[in-house]
This record gives sequence, C-alpha cells and structure tokens, in this order.
Amino acid sequence: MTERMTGAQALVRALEHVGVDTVFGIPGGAILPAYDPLYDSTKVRHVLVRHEQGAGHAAEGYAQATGRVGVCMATSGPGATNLVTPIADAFMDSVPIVAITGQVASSMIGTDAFQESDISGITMPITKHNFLVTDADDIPRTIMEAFHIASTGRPGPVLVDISKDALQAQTEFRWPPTMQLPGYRPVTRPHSKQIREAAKLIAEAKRPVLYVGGGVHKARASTELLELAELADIPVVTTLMARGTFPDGHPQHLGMPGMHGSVSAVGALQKSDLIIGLGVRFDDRVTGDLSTFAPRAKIVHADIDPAEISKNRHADVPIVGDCREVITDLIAAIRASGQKGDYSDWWKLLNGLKETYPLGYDTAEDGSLAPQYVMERLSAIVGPDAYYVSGVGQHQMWAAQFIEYEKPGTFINSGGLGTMGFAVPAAMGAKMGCPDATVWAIDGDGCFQMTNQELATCAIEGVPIKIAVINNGNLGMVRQWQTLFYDERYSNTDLQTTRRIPDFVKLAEAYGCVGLRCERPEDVDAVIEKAMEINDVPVVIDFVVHQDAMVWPMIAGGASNDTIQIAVDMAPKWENEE
Ligand SMILES: Cc1ncc(C[n+]2csc(CCOP(=O)(O)OP(=O)(O)O)c2C)c(N)n1
Ligand SMILES: [Mg+2]
Repeated sequence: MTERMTGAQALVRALEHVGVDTVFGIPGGAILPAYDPLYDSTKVRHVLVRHEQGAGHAAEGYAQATGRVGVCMATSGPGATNLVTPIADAFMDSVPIVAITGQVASSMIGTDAFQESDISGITMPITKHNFLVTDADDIPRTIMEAFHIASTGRPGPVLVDISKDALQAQTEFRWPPTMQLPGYRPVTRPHSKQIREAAKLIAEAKRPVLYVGGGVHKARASTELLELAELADIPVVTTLMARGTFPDGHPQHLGMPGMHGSVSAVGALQKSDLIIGLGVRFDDRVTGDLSTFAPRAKIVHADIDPAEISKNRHADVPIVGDCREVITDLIAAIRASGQKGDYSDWWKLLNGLKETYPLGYDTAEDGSLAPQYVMERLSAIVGPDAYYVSGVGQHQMWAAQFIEYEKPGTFINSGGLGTMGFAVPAAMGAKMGCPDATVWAIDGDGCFQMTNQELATCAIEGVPIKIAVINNGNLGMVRQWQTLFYDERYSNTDLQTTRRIPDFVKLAEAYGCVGLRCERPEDVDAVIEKAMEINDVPVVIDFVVHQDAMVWPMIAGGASNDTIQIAVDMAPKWENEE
C-alpha cells in the first residue's frame, strides 16, 4: 500500500515509524515545509530550543539517558552550522543522534544562495555517515538508514540534509522501505580463537587490569562486566565515559584512570602486565605519553570498531565485537578452562595504593566553600539513582571524582570533544527522555554562560532539571594550567562573576526558574534539599566556591603517567612494588 503525500509529510511519517517521540530544533526557511506536518503529528513532540547547539546537545543527552537515537532539526546555513559542535561532540563520544537539516532548493545548490552552506561537506569528517537528499522518493529510506547507522555498530551522529524542493515535492509513501547499505555490516560476534587467547593471557597474568570505557555501557554490558570481574578477581578502572559502568563502591574498583585519575587506577595501568581494554580507545587523556604508558603490559583490546584496535597502542590480542558478546564469551572461556590466576600480590600492592592515596582535597583557610565538598554532599543527598550531567572544566573532573556512581550511564558528559556548554541542554534532553528521573546539571560559571538560554526551554516545556553552578569566578581549568605552567599569569581567565555579572540567581528568575545561592559549607545540605523539593520548575543553585581550588591528582598534558602528582610538587611513592 502506498500513500501520496509531500516529501515533508513523508519525513514526519518516517520519523513516526522509526519510533521518534522527541525532536529538538528551530525552524527556518529551508526546513519550513517539514515543520508544517510536524505541527499535526501526535507522536512526535517538537521542542523549540533557543539555540541549535542546545538542540544537538539535548539530542545527545536524550540518547545517552535512554539508549535510543536522539534527534535534532535545523534550517539550512546558520541553523545547520550551529549544529556542528554537538555533531562533533557526538562523534567523539559515539553518541547516536540523527541531525536533520533543511537545504536550499536543489537547483540553487552551489550558487551561494541565501542561507546555503554545504553542511554535508562541513560535517563529513565528524559524522558516522551523512546524506544529501534531493528527491522526495528517497526520504523514507534515508531516514530508516540514518537511524540504523546511528544506532548500530559503534554508535554515532548521522546527518540528513534535505533540499527544500524535495520536502515540497509529491511522493508515494511506502513503509518499510528497503535499506541499501551493502557495505555496512558491523561485526558483533567476537572470534572464538581470540577469546581463548585472551582467557589464556588472563590465567597467566600476575597483574591484570580491566580498563573499561564508554563502549561497555553502550553495549549494555555492565552486568556481564561485574560477573567477569568477580569471576576472575581482576581490578577495574573506569574511564570518564564509563563512570558508573562498574559500581564505585565495589572493592575491585580502583577509580578513574588518566590525567585526573586516582593514584590506584593510574598506578594499576602503569604497573600492569596485562591490560584488558573493553570499549576503550587508549585516549591520550588516559595514556599520557604513549611511549611510557604501561610499559610491561600485554594488551587485549576489544572494540566494535576495528579502526580503534592498535590505533594508539599495539594490541597483542585484538578482538572485534560487541562488548557484551565479548565479555559473555570471556566468562564462558574462563569457566571452561578451569584455570584461575593468582593475583594476591597484585591486590596487596593496589589496595595499598588505594589506602595510601585516596582522593582528597584541602579546605580553604578562609572558610570559603570547597567545590569538592559540594560534589560529596550532592552525591550523599541526591544519591545514585539520579543522572548527573556536567559541563567541561574543573567542575567536570570533580563531578567525575567525588560523586559516587553506582549505576551505568548515570554520569553524562562531554569527554572526547570537551565541549563547554554541554551540561544544561544535555540535562534537558536526559530529563525529557527519562521524565521520572532526577537530573542534575553540574556546570561551571563559564560553561553555564554558553548555553543557559535553554533554561527558557526547560521552564516553558516543563522540564524541571536542577543546575548546580560551581561558580569559582574563573575559567577554572585554564586558570589551573596558568597556575602550574604559566607562572600564575592569569591571562583572560577571570570571568568576574564575583561581581555578580551576571547574577545567576536573577538570571534563573528571569528565565522562570527558581534561583538559589550558597556560599558557606554549612548551608550546602539545606540548599540541595530545597532544590530536591522543587519539582515543577527548573532550579539553579549558584554555589560560590573558592577560586584557587585545584583538580588533583594531575598528570601534565603529554607527560608520562609515572609523573602523576597528588598536589603541587607531591608525587606518590611507588614503594614495595616489585
Ligand atoms: C567551547 C569551548 N571553549 C573553550 C574551551 C577550553 N576550556 C576548557 S575548560 C575551560 C574553563 C571552563 O570554565 P568553567 O565553565 O567556569 O569551569 P571550571 O573549570 O571553572 O570549573 C575552558 C575555557 C572548551 N573546552 N570548550
Ligand atoms: Mg569556573
């Protein structure tokens, strides 16, 4: 059965058929034909955002919280280019989103027409795939393919750019269309020989570590991970993208590795003789100087994307496959072999590191608020069922370090691209995807000023997120580098937010939200509790914190992980290790 309709109607109908319930976007000339039938859709809710960047991050937050494809929409030219940052962000963090943009009429493409930009060309290197559609007949199939590509294999962003004449033309709508993706077949089943090889190395190892990344949660494999870790008694480190994938409170968890990782997690990788990397990409923020990273470790590297394997570090046992299948097979192989490694000396060393070098922080002598304390109290009061969505900077690292994540996917942040402005719109998207969940954005005073206009969207659309602005008056993370590496020459990092420009409480109120302020440690619990009681409108808390608080431990950019410091000029002692 076919039905005659416009390309725009076919677009909306296709979105309904692939199960889209929420689209974040802003209309404009080229995409206008699509907004007309969208107005009538009872299945697809369109959320009018205030900036297209917000639409893209909201789609990402929605996708991360629900595990489904997030959708954003924009017009041609500036609407589309405003989506470039979130598309790049989704690409770096493997977030499944579909971005739909209007394009000028096909006869005008290439003429520098009004609001023409070659968005498929611009986003070619930052999309998993992209399409330029100029024929209405192609719209349903393209939408189906876009959602399939975004959500299968290694997830990622897909752009569908549709010319205005294709949206306006008549077409015969038929569903389901036949996908034409002959070259696209992600391998999900790992090779059994590689699995046996990995199990053998695990049994032979003396110092194994499970290095767990974002791919494990994306494969929905945290239950299997727990089983594997406990069965084999192997320590676990969780990257920034994997916080919560393995419970923080579990005795086998050593913390986050990398530039601001715990001494136990960094030390475990450095001293390891076998790293089992699962859904990770040996990112430079984890490895530091590659040539000195984990020098004695053999590497088992499992990832769904073959391009990741041996990209940065040679894999002795490469495994291409879906992490859930890989872990399930590893469990079976370890059980079948009946062999078990003896890691008691290893555990002694690691537990020693964990005990000697727990995460900690100094409180300021003047009694001002420590940002880390805010995180600890948020964690204690709000608990592990909430989603925590952070911006980028010091507050992001404190949120990664001092909030205890017990559940997979509960920490949502911009890892690969490090996009300031991610938190508010991503929190909005997460809350719209999971309306019953409590969603906290943890934002910096700098980041917040990049995308806080989405507070208007939240207030109007009834999305009661909570935002903790960690207001240190500065572009704090950059200031920290200036303190450490530029002789305390604070070039252009003072935001002067201490002068209350802007006043975040008034700003919140101007946007129809509740604004609260907290400046003293003794008031932290009460203000968080108050925010937790408000569930009808968004709440912004301006936490005015000490400007000199620093993120520790730290490994300087590009330096060896062996040079990790726990405070200025303080290195851990790697005693009794060999
Ligand atoms: C869009 C963008 N511009 C610049 C940067 C570089 N940068 C990284 S962290 C940071 C400071 C963030 O300041 P704030 O939001 O106040 O967070 P804080 O570090 O103070 O917690 C900057 C400027 C970035 N990551 N993203
Ligand atoms: Mg700041």
